[in-house]
Amino acid sequence: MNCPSHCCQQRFPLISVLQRRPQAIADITGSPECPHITGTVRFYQMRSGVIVYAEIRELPKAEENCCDRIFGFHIHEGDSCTGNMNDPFSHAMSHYDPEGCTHPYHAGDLPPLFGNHGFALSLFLTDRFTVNEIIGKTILIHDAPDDFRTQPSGDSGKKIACGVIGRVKNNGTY
Ligand SMILES: [Cu+2]
Ligand SMILES: [Zn+2]
Repeated sequence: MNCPSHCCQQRFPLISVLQRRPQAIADITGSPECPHITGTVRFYQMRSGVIVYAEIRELPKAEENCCDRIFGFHIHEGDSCTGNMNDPFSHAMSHYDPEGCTHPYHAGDLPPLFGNHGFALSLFLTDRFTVNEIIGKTILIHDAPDDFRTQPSGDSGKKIACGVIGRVKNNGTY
């Protein structure tokens, strides 16, 4: 293991970042099977990577104790949340992977969402892409956890919600 001996942490002005307008947003909508899912994913470009801030509502809930739901979460390379009868978001294609990596090292592989009686909030930093690189791509929620091992996509099950990532313009529209 290569642990640097000098700490290089910087103070991270998280609150001021989240008060700014994000550079990109995806509005999330559910599949025909889960039409109530809604949410927003915001992307903030930082020098050290992209802060991703997701708030998702009306996710499927756990039926009993000890199984609150975990949902695979990825950026996919396709540009449309459309599809067919078998897969309502098939046009979202596969995980965004410009470097030809394996799962879970695709640029589009993200930490899974933890459900809290249907609500999920996630906030993390990733330097696997820049905001400019993901404009027009899609962000997907799956109905099963990502096992971070199975190829090519972590065995995360059906796609249950999707959003197209749009650049936020100066007037706030996207
Ligand atoms: Cu996915
Ligand atoms: Zn992947």
